Amino acid sequence: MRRVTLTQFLIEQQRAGRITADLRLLIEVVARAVKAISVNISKGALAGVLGEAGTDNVQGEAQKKLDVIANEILLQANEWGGHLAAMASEEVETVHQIPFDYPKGGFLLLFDPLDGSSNIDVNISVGTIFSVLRNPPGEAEPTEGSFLQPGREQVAAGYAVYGPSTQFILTVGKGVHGFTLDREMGSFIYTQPYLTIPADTHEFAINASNARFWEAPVKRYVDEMVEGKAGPLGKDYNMRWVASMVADVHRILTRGGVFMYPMDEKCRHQGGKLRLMYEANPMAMLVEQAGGAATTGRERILDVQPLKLHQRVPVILGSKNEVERVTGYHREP
Ligand code: P6P
Repeated sequence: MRRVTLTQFLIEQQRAGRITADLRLLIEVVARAVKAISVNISKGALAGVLGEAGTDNVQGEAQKKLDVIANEILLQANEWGGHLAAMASEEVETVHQIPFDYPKGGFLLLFDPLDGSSNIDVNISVGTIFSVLRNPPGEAEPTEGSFLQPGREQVAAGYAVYGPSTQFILTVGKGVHGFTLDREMGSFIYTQPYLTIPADTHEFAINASNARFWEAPVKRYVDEMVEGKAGPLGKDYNMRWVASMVADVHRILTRGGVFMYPMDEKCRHQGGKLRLMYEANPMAMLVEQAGGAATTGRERILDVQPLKLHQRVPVILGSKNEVERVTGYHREP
């Protein structure tokens, strides 16, 4: 079978009028940066890149050396291309402007450079998540406000998952497409056309150690799944929790399931655990493009109007019928 590379795929998307040349260039630059991150991660202890960086990020979380490395790779790769008006990163408090000596373009790029990095030192899959918005017209110097657009405005979203193989998963609004890194060629090869999430599942993902903090609708839903055949759902379920959103979402895009990091008493004061702009929104676009659903428990994630760049939200996403069930429980009196 002819091997189609990410570049060829993107050129065909451009020829079909689905993306512009600038968006194609943006995605190729992100994919190239992801390859560099993958090389660093795969060296592990051999390259002295494991462990703490000795610094905290804007979230007040201790940064891993690879958090900093991945962030730097993405910022430097995207500064000079001429396709971006500005960038925003989980690791950087404010908007990252394009250096004055480089041309600017019309897109805003947001990313979580290394999601799940607490898993790095124990060699469990981690990932990079990215989201692309249009820069509002006339905003030559984008501000935080330029980024505060609902997720439904995204023009592209995707992630890399650094697992047994490195995969690049992408949507430009016409389905979800998977690519696998051929390390010998250094190319991403098109391996999964039109990833689709089954409407039903028997697998759920949640950090069950938070059970005592959950709201009643989530408690009810998880209890029903744990009851299995004997309970109202009439079937047995299995549970997975990688503590790496990219790995859990990739499993769901590949074989179905429901992922929950719901509102709970522990994270209520900050609005949730996961970040809206560069975790929940890109994953919600991918999941909806694959036929699934993504809500906060109370509203569609892609309709949330952001108020702050590093805002957090509750996340329930995956197989449509399961997400609609637990979201429905939130609406019951
Ligand atoms: P907990 C990783 O830190 C992350 O942001 C997501 O990738 C992951 O799903 C979640 O947090 C894990 O959170 O509370 O189980 O450690």
